[in-house]
Amino acid sequence: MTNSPSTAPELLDAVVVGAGFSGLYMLHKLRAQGLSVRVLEAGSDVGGTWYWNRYPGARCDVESVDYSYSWDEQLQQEWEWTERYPAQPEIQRYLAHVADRFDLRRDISFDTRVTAAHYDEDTARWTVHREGRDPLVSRFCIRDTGCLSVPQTPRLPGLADFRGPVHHTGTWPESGVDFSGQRVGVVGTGSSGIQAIPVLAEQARHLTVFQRTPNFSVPAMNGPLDAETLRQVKATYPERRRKARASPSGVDRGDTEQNAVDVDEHERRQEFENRWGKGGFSLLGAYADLMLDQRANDAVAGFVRDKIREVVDDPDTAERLLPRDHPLGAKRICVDTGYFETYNRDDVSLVDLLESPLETVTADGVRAGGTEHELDALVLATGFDAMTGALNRIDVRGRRGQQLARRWDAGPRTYLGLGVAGFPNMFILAGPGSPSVLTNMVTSIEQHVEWTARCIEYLDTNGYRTIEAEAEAEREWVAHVNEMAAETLFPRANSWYLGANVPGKQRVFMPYVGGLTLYEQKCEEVAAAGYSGFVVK
Ligand code: NA7
Repeated sequence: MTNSPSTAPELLDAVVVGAGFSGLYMLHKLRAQGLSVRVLEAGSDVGGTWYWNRYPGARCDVESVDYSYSWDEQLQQEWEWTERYPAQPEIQRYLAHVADRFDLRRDISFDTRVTAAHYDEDTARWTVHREGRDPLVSRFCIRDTGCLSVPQTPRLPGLADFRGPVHHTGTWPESGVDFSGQRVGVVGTGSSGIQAIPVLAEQARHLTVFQRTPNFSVPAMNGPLDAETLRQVKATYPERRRKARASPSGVDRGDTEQNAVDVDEHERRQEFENRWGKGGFSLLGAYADLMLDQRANDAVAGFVRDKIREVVDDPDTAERLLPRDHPLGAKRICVDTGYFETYNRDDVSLVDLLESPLETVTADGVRAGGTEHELDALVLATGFDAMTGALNRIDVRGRRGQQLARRWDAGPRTYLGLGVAGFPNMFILAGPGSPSVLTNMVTSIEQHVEWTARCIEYLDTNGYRTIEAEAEAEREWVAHVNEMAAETLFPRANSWYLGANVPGKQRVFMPYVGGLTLYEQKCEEVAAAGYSGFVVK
């Protein structure tokens, strides 16, 4: 294909927006089906979320041997992960390797931001507009833009007056930042802040953490992967991947079916202790009712609060770090390396913004609760306009020119998370209405890519031109997603799952809490029934 501006654009089979885990596999899969595909990527390389989130300490909270593609046996046998949890540079290297190995780059346009995508009903084609370049025309428009790819910068008063550099963790400079000898402030104690804080503390002369809401975090117990562990994983990869795909969370956490409320306190604490020692998300798999029954959640939350008290030397600081306002897991639990220990350092201070509200950023620092905190640099670990941010910031118009962002004024509405009524031949990958961020994203992405590729193959084989979610099926799915969420403790936190972190955003629980297993079953049933709930023409 060519990007020549002088001739009418060639008709592509698919335009894929985004070259992260999802876009790369989508390209590979569709190309293997003989389709012409172009991937448009705003970054200068592959990686998506992992391309932009290169802040100090950036690391995945799913283990590397699981947070990787399962669709090529040779790839998974040959690639050597070096640590239990992969750091950003290693994930970036992995995806670059995949892009080279499968010759994906020739169909990817980097440094290319998509501004709009408009559907023409007469021709059943999408016109995808790119910043500074001619539009592309395609049969299918596939949105692989990620759930955490639009950074959220709060309107902190006086921020523009600050004399030093301000960096958001989600758009970290590729060249890195040298904080040595500096007084650094961090706003935000979500996963990004909790990962960055211990590393920034090592680099800075003094680190001041501005915390609004304390968060639950469990130790990663990260470390190098030795040859024997890797050998064992590789020897059992097919079974490991099968279990992951058959697990509600897309990774085998060793979930049990027992309820915490049926177990006596001593036994329960022992189980929590064992899982704490293993590190990572294992703790969440301890009992089946942790996200369903407040009493069960209180037990595990109490256990974690005790752990924080044990680690943090100063009792007042420990009290300020204890999460109390939300159930454990209702905001994504953080997985850290030395986070709470960092507060035992003399060169780290904690400012509790609930006690001492942030009044203003000044030229020389931050004033909170009447106290000036002098800073040379500021780091914003303030999160993302999650799940819908990247989908809505492109001007997407479907049938009769209706705009996706307008249609989603009251929150995202999808059928299975994959399709939207009024937007034929548009697929959303791992977005709202699907398990996505509540699971190992790579597992969910693989399921979505494979389902979408098969769906397109079905259309082509049977001579169909378009597929579109039915309004009624979409309405039922949205109601089902909400009902499922309402049965859990998830809505009891002001989380980004609910859009609560973005002022003015509708409060709707966006991901599907039913788990990947149930979800995939439903997707398979729909496909087997000739794509029931979709209009196929
Ligand atoms: P999160 O989890 O949304 O965390 C953002 C943090 O920033 C959180 O502690 C917020 O406090 C804080 N924040 C946001 N705005 C402000 C203002 N105005 N003042 C003070 N503090 C503020 O984003 P992350 O990047 O850490 O993690 C996102 C996901 O990436 C994570 O869940 C993993 O899946 C990977 P709040 O809690 O709102 O009081």
